[in-house]
Amino acid sequence: MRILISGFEPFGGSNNNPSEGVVRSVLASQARRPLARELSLFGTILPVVGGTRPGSARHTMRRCITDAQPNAVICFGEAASRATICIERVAFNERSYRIADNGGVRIASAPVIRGAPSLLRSTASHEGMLRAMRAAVRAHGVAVRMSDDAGRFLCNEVLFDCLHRARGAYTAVFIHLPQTPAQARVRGTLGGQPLPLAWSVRAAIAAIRWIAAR
Ligand code: PCA
Repeated sequence: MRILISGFEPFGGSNNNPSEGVVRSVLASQARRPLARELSLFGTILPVVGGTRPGSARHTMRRCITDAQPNAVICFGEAASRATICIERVAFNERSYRIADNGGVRIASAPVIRGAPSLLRSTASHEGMLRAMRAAVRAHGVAVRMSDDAGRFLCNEVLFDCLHRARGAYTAVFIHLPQTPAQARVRGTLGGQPLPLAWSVRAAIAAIRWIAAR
């Protein structure tokens, strides 16, 4: 099984992003000892830049998918205002940025892909993945839930693009992570509940193992 995982660079005035930390930790862990049998794991950190030009998140992701030829893509991103880890099941064909991206561009309203359906559903086996992730972090009081709203910023944009281009070649899912306590100390809780990176890493490994066993 070939799995590609992605995280994002920091954005929105923070100097780190839990999704980047998760991807780096998971790759280090896989290098020490494979997380699952016959697993080839690939990872990338995406720029928080919209559109499809070189240097954008979508352009980077498309290149990684071409290079890695994955059976599954698991994208991770930060959702600072969330109190739980969320499995995103749908992506909208809409870009409506609440803040400027790291290229300084703020899109008021535009489709991700002109002429594509207004909504695409993730094709991963969410229920089983949710159970596996919950089991991995339950003892620490960490909650994991489903979500049908990945926002209208880069996380949604990347998931939509992955789903639209998959054509059965791979499954794709997005996992949103709360910010870390260190981030919250600097910018406040933003209505969410911070989560130490270690628990996000555990949940991520459970998700990868679940998908690797399919
Ligand atoms: N979160 C943003 C984009 C990058 C990230 O980590 C989002 O939820 O769209």
